[in-house]
Amino acid sequence: MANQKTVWSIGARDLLLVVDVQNDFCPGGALAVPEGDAVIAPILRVAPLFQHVVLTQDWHPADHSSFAAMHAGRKPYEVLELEYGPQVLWPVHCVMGSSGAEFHAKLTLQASYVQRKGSDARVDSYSAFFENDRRTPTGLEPVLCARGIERIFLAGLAYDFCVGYSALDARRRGFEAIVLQDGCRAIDLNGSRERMEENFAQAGVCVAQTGDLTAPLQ
Ligand code: VGL
Ligand code: ZN
Repeated sequence: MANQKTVWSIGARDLLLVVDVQNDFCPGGALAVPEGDAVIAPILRVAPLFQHVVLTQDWHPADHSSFAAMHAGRKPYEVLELEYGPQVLWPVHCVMGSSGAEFHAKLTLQASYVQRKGSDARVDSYSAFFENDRRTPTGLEPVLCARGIERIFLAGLAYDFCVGYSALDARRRGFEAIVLQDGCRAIDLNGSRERMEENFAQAGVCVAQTGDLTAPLQ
């Protein structure tokens, strides 16, 4: 039907997964995503609809292998072949315990769980579910299964990296996955946004806006 808009009614089996809304990904941070802090208002608007809210926190040791500074002669945003495949090299960011790794002060959310990731110096972890070797679990999945989660709504940073890979892995593990586009901002590195959207289409990841979510209809 023309102009019919999909509305998502949020219930007990739905999770809001808020990805990496940390100082280093916001303006002024070490790996600032353009308008990164603009995701906070839409996230705070929809969060009260959810009984389950999980935050992820990028949490790297100072000598993490994804940092360009760890590789002689390499610069940030170059791609390097590591043991588990190609890895983008990043500026030093989200070092565990640093202020850059803290959640943005305006992200005043009550989370039921915080999933840290990227703490093994040898392997990066974009996804909330698996490290970049695509095999090593972070530990998030059993937490969600214990709570009976079936659908995962995602928001945060960055759309084309940690949000995107988390949504793809959510599908791979049998969850429904819906990315809330106005609650995300992208890094946009060499077509990464378009490539991620092609991956979403192939994997059956839905995209929606925070305004499409409602409380359960009575
Ligand atoms: C991220 C690059 C490196 C992200 C994390 O949160 O999207 N991107 N580490
Ligand atoms: Zn990182």
